[in-house]
Amino acid sequence: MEEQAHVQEDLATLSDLDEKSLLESLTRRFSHSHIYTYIGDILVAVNPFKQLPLYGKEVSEKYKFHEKSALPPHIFAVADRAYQSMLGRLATGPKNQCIVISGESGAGKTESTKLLLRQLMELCRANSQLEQQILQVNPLLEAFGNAQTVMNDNSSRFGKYIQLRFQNSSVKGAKINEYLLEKSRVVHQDEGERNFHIFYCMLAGISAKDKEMYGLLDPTQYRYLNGRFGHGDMVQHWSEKYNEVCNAMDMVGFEEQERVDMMTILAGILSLGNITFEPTENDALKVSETSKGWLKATAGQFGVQEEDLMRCLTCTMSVTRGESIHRFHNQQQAEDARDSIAKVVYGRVFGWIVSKINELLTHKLDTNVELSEIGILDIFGFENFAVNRFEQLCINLANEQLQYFFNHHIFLMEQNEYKEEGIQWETITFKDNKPILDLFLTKPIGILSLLDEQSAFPQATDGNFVDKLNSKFKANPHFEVVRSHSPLFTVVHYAGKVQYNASGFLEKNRDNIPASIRTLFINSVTPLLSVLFAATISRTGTLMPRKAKMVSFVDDNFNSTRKQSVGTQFKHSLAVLMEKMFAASPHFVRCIKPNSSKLPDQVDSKLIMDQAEWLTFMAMDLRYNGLLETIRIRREGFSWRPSFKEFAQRYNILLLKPDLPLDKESCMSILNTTELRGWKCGSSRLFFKYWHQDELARLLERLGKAAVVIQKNYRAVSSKKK
Ligand code: AD9
Ligand code: MG
Repeated sequence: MEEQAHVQEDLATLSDLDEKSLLESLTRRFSHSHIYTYIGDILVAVNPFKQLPLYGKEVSEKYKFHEKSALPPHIFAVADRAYQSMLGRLATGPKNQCIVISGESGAGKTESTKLLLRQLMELCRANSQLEQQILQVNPLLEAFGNAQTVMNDNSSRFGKYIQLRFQNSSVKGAKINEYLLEKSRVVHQDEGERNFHIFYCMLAGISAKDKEMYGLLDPTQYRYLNGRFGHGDMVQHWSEKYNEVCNAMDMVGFEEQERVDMMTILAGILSLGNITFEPTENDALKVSETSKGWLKATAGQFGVQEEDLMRCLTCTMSVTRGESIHRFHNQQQAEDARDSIAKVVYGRVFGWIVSKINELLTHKLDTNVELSEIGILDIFGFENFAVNRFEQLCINLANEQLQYFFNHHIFLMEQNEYKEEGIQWETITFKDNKPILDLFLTKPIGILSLLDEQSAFPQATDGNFVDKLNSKFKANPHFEVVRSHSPLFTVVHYAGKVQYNASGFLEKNRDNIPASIRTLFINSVTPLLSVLFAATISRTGTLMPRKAKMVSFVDDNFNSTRKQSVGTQFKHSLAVLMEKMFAASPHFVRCIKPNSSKLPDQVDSKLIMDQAEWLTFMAMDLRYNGLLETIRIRREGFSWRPSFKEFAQRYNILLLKPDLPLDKESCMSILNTTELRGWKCGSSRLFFKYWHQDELARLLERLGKAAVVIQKNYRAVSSKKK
């Protein structure tokens, strides 16, 4: 049994290839704690939901500079391949590498990211302060960007692309791009979910003295935490996390004052959430008597005047023909104003943390030196909830892009090249999702540009937007009109149909911060808060700081008072990401969640007892990602395609003739000395299957070892002669 599980470590080698055999193999391997399996050069990782002895020092050592086929599949092997490819020790291809990690919520993407980072740091033997700083980035981001959800106790509520920058073999810096932090969580969490970790950590970990300084009260008092906190072990755990976060901030290089400011701002957000409203005698609105204390506390924590804050909450000011007009909010508008302040402040704190990390981890980079890069993408999976909002639309668009990248890499690029090179090839059909991407992104009439168009009209409603969609796209096969009084529409995604509720789309897309709120915070006496709201956009569209001190906080991650809509910004950041990825050599890690109860060792019994759930999960996974099609093309495809020149240059050493002409004939001579079978020769390049690279690497290694022996002997002989 054990042996069998081993045999199938690469599913591309399964003779009987169908959904059933695939499921069987993965589950059998899983039941033997073989959580990693290859499909050609793609790594499938099934979440064990328990600590396995897979990541110790010895394992890490074993996987350094190894031959892929010599060791069982492992996440460390992916790190090794990316690192070696970057150094040009494996196939030639773009030097920059990107590792794309995909999977459902709770499938193990973030854990895989951390393991990859760790192993990459081991590989480059950085052992420097920078390495320690890089390793601290994740805990820091997790504290502010992760939260407990029904799917995952440590769910990332933002997407990230971590870029490690290397000069030759050593790491010189790191940069993070973050995508779409789920800000709404600050003010509302569904049943069974929590706010961002940092609030609980802060409340549990802060000393009594500091609590007083920050004006923090009993955690159960806070509405933004749903009046729920925790007990015993949980509080202990948060308290430890708080210390970790403080240490991480120290290590990465945050200043003490910055941390104090940040905690004060977070305390202010909590107090703000407790402000409620009531009508005045003359039908206007005021802060309710019972929450006056909270208003005072918030103003103190935000470092602003109480009256100014109250005005921002209870009325909107507009200037018409030089005259300023105050319009009083109704109850709902006041509550919305309160919540949107909380969201924008939290969002800016998060953006600032990321910018600050980037500043601290890139400031030593020498801009005159050529750097290569390994990027790791850990981004939310496809989402289809009971109600899908603007956030889901963006997340699903990102997933369409990734699927497109995957398809493009796996299917299109390969097949096009075979055609160009005149290689015999049976075309494999796959679901091309380009038309769905076009539905979203085409100018001038994609979903996003229609949304921008409507967002530009102050009077337009979400209903108008859906009417526009319906009239433009009713004939599009990937769009479905929904007959309803609510603003609903359906998109047929690669992963299935998703019905979106457009309520709030225009508002979220505009994401305007009223001028009064910006002014309120710019005038804050808390330096950090004033900095967060002082950034502005220059005429060239780049973010410009108003204060010289802020230069460091501002980069393309920083969401400022924008002129661009959220949709357009997101579209832009996706385009930048795609450009980077298309110019890199990709590595794919596919995470799979074996059960939805987040439990270890439950899989087997659940699998047998409750086949349906497991099968559905897996089948969904298979269908979503065309795993079967992927395997076929990985098995039959030629994943490495060097030009004659590239190949001859690299392997002429096998003929021990370094001055061989770099042409087709030389390549043939080299290959004829090997026992490699199954490769093909095109008109300008060679085509190899993924395992050929390993074979060639082995031959080179053998030659290298022989050379060492010869050298040793030579030295021994010559020293004797002396
Ligand atoms: V989400 O989209 O951010 O909600 P992820 O990132 O895919 O999700 P995550 O990495 O957070 O999932 O994994 C969820 C939990 O599974 C972790 O908190 C661990 O408890 C558990 N996990 C995941 N991978 C491993 C592993 N290799 N070994 C042990 C694991 N436990
Ligand atoms: Mg995650």
